[in-house]
Amino acid sequence: MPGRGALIVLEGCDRVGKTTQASKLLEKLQHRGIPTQLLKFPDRSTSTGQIINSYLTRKMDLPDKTVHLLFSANRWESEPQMKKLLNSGVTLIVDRYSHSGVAFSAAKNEMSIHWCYQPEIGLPKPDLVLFLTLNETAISKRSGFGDERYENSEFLKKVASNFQRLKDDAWKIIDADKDIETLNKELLLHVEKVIESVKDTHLSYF
Ligand code: DGP
Ligand code: NA
Ligand code: NA
Repeated sequence: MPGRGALIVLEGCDRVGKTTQASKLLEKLQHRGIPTQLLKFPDRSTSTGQIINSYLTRKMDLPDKTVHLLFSANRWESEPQMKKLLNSGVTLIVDRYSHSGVAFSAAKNEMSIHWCYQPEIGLPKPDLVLFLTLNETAISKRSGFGDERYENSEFLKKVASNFQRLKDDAWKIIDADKDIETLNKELLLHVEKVIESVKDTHLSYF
């Protein structure tokens, strides 16, 4: 028995390089012969994902709570497949997950962390959250915002402070202000350790 795969999530605010790091991790783990797949939330390709995409690109307006439940439903859409893969020994590298969900939605008025967390209950809980951080100066040196929803510094400050309240033992806070390869090597060390340590354990749930 190969044991189960690890659920590894990359989180952080915009422009910290999550997507680049996730695909480099996938490449290296596969190269080492570790069965690995990459997931990204929101998954804009599914039916809920298409509505979310219209919302994020401002083609459609929806009430805040409706949008949150759609984002959550988008994660739940992948849940059967995630469980199946993890339990069959495949490690998942996930670019954003429930913590982004709660941190972004709760940055809105009249939506508490508690409220936003409820629909996440029962989803597989990450074995490792790699939370990438950048200081203000480093952020300002990266390429500017696009015009998707949420891409403004006032809102993202609230998101960042929400993330601080969601940390638990599974989190590693990583300073992302280094070159891509150096950062990836640092992440890989954490990832390999966790893959090894969860093999004979049961998946846990939010
Ligand atoms: P990207 O990761 O670039 O595809 O952007 C997705 C955007 O959606 C990003 O600004 C984070 C935000 N987001 C992710 N999950 C949720 C959620 O559950 N609720 C809300 N309101 N926003 C989310
Ligand atoms: Na974005
Ligand atoms: Na709020």
